Amino acid sequence: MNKFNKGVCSLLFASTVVSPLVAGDNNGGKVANRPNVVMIYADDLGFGDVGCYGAKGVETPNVDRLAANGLRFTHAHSVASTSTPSRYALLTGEYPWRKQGTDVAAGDAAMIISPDQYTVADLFKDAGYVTAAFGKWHLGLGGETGKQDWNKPLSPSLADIGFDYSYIMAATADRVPCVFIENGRVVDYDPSEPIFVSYSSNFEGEPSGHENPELLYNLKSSHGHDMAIVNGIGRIGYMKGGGKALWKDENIADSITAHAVDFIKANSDKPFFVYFATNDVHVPRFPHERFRGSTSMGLRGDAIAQFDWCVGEIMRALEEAGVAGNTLVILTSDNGPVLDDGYADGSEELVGEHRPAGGLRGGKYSAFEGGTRVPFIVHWPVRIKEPGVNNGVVSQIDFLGVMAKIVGLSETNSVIADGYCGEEAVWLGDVFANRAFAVGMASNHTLSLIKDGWKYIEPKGGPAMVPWGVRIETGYSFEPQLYRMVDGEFDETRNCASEEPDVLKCMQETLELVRKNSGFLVETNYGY
Ligand code: NG6
Ligand code: CA
Repeated sequence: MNKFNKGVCSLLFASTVVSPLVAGDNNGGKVANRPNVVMIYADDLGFGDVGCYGAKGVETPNVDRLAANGLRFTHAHSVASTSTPSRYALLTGEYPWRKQGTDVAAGDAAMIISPDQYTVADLFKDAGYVTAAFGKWHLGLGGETGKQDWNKPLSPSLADIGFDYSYIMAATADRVPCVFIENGRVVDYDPSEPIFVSYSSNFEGEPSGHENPELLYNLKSSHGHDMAIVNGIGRIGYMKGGGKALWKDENIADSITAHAVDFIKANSDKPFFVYFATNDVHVPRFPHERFRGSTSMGLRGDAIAQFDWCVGEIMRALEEAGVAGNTLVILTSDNGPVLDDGYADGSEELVGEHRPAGGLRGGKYSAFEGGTRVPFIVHWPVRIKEPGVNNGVVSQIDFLGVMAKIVGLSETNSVIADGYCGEEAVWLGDVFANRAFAVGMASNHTLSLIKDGWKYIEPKGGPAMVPWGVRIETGYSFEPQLYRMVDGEFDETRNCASEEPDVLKCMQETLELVRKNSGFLVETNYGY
């Protein structure tokens, strides 16, 4: 039994609802004119962080051009307000709160998506595509947490979940190991400097940001980030060795972009899927010097400019390869914005008039809109005939489902735990409609539900502000919260829960339904 059929059985078996859909033959995705697909996944890029969403103090001509010639969504949501759970959901179509161990991962986490899970990369391979991942991974590598031997090929790795090629950072730029990994092996491996990683204690003789702050010559930490020092920047976790394999933060964007461009050039004669996950604009923000001072917002603004440059280079590669017209490019972010996220990079002092979350309440980590409402641009010249703005509620949970429809494997719906292929029509601008509901998860697992012009945040409790030095409201409360989400009446400050008991009850029941059943089945079988 292959992976495809395994997924079907386990879902039907686990569900109390009989799916009306039957998995069809894997026909190799023989669909005329199926597009190449490039997912540009920014990190911590807020709803207001690019020009076409109202940014001030930084220009993003390349992103804006995509929006001008494609669809710009104003109510698009990531599945969580932090990285690992959002990425997990994007690649698997399963809500991260269904699976333990999907919270923000350490750099030595074991691979979080198991090889027998069906991923969007598997889907593209089933459809005959060549697939690749670049940049930030943050979904674990290897079989056992903390037990990886970074000096040998890592297994399992991305090849085991559908990626033919990968050039990635294991986790984030602020977590060790600070090396690129190509197809499961450390790039430019330096045998004279073997690599050791620990998330519990330092290695003898190695300095740390905590004990040797004078060695933080490139960026000072503001909270945390006081363990290993690499490239004059403090990190989370300890590491030793690496030698010439260690990355230079200022070259990360260039490096991942060059590899993605090479991949596009080499594969332009076949359908390809590129997952291009930038380090920008996550901390540590240390863009290349050619972007330094290009904005009025210091390093965070300059990192946005660098991100925009990457977008331009990817688009240029598509154009030069002659495939831009039939390439579906989706540009979005894993979660909302944050200013000071642990380094003294001037982001708060220099933000000026710019509103990273575009005026939404909250940001990264939070249950409020700023946590999960993100830029979302869909660009596909030969297919999207009427570029414009789309106000429909969409969710990244549907990525796998929508891609299944686009590559002609929509019978694969049966393996999609929570996403919905029917959203394809909305994502491509054929209809303007809201997803029946969108579920978001804050960093303490508080769930929120958007439906029919309302937003519900479940009562769970927790601190009102992110407790470790980040100046962001969490949206956590012991009381149920209900806010109006209708445009013009949008107000996440006035809790209507006690005034609208029927709406509240409906929101709570829907959330419980989704919690207990596959979101896909709720969407299709319950008539939402
Ligand atoms: C936090 C880090 C923060 C960032 C975040 C994950 C500290 C003090 N803060 O724990 O800097 O790395 O995790 O961000 O360590 S995410 O976008 O990858 O989810
Ligand atoms: Ca992130």
